[in-house]
Amino acid sequence: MKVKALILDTLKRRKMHMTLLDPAKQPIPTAGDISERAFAAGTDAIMVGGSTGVTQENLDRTVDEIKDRCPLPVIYFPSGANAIAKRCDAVYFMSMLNSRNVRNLTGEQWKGAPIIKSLGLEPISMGYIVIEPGMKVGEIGEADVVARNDLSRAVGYAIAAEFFGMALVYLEAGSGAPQPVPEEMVQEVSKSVSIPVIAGGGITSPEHAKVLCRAGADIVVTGTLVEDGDFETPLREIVETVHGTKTRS
Ligand code: 1GP
Repeated sequence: MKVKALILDTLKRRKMHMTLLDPAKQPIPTAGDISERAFAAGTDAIMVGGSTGVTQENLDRTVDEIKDRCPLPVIYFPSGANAIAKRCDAVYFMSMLNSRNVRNLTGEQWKGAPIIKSLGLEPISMGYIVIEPGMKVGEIGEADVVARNDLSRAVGYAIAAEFFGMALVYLEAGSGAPQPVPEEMVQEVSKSVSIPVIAGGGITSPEHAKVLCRAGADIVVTGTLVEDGDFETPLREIVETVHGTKTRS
């Protein structure tokens, strides 16, 4: 089964958790070790990507290591067309909808699309919206960040993503954000679109996951959490919370 079909099929039954690994942040064997332990903790997929320091070499080696050690789908979460993960199962074909720079809207995409096509990788289209504070990805992506209280702008971008035919919409507070995207924003966005809503950035506790899932997030992403050597217990608790929350009807 293709990865998008697997995601949509799983979401009919339960919500999902994905673990983000940044190839620039740990030695290659450690990435494999983290993916193995994240799988054991119940995560549904491994996303690979980062805002800075991702090279074709560290990306390929990281994905190879994860694929060798973990049976989960590996989805490339790109920051540009400079590196494309050849051995991943799918790639988020994404546009940062609130970037001020056309490079992040369609520029990297026109460069990356033919490469993805020639490699035969599965693209999963996604509208990416950076919410305040946005952290590194907001800075690098030259995002005109959506203020935490600007629900109508977040909703507008999300509906635009749906109208563009994108399969998913991602509300991103930025990796390491002091707090996740606001509950009210997730609630308004999920009420306004029928495509799955991903929430990421600053999610570090089961309580965060519970609030966001109850507000309507379909997929919860955590990254920084697994950079701490001892992440199994909090990760398992987050995953159980996500899997245990009722799906959107
Ligand atoms: C970043 O949303 C992800 O793209 C994960 O964020 O590192 O804060 O978990 P954290």
